[in-house]
Amino acid sequence: MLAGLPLLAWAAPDAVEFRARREALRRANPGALVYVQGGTEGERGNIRTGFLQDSNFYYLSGWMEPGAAVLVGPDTDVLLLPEPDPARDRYTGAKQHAGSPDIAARTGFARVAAAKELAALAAAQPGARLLVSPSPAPEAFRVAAAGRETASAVESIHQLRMVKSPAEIEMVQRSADVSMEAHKAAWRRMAPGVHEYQVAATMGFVYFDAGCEHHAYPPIVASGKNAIVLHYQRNKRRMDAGELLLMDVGAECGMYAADITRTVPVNGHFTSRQRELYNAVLASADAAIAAAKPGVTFEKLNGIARETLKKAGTSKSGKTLDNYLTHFAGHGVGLDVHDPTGRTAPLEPGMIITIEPGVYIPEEDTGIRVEDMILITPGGARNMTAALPRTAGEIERFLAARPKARR
Ligand SMILES: [Mn+2]
Repeated sequence: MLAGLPLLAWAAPDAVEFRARREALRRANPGALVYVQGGTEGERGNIRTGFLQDSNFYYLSGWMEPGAAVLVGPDTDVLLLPEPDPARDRYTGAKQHAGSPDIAARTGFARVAAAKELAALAAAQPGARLLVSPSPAPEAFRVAAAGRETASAVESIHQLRMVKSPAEIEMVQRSADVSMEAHKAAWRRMAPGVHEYQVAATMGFVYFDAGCEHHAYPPIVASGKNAIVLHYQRNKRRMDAGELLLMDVGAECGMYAADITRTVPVNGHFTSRQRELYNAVLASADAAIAAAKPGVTFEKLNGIARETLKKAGTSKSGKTLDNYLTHFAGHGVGLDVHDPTGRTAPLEPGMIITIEPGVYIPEEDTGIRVEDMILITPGGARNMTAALPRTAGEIERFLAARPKARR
């Protein structure tokens, strides 16, 4: 099923890159002392989801264990690790601490300190502006800062995260590649009489089997009129011939998300009305992708997507199709499936965005969305998910060529 996809063979960012990111944060905030706290094991939801690392903390540290923080200041670059906790370790395994052998080499930090040293480290820089993430400041930092004023570091870290490094682009492409295989597996599984959850299960199997850790978001497998609900997640319905199936599904692999949507006919053939609407949405996506390049704003691309839909047709009640695009036509994607992006700032090379126009027409019981992941390059843009069939003809040919699968 996954022939050609090497397992876990991706080039993750290394310690040198994480250090360079902290250096960039330092340069962006001269004279500031920045505290960025990672996720903790005690957080609500962990019992259901397992531990999830904080994206801003991971971006700056590469550290995957709970309860840690980084402190980045004028002459400070410290990883703070929690005290050993044998009781907790019985449940979730041994963790590194400041006294672990070779801790500097293991973490890539020249200096690793115990979390309890935070107050002393902050006090050593009495003149520094204090910035924190998450914001408002976590309890540990409020205590350590002893009443000093603190502001948010989140915007500043998000600015850095918007432009992806070559290693990050490779990570996102890997997540996209695995997710495209998941979509193809879904198309093989899909048939009249199959339930939405069966298609969702098929997709998850592909990326968990490939070593990916999470759904990037709950799979949206929406047949018929369920596709009108933008974030439909029940996935309980039985699909039938003559309906469309909208799949907005992506994996998170090595911390990086994919976000891909295709809408395909359950019985293998678009009706002429479905094809008309599908072509309108695809034309909208293509126009926005064709206009994507450095210097253009996301708002402009959204406008192009809407304008194209407006000219592409009407609903049966006579309204132009742009009236049925009820969300912004894209967002950034990276460590988070909705990664930081500006809508009014010019796009830059290295940014990765989705372009995802759709139409959701209640009076026709029809929802259609097409979503691709677009890398902004120095000369324009590259569709990272172009390898997954997009046109109505390509989709029908793929479906016609399916081997007879277990239903
Ligand atoms: Mn999306």
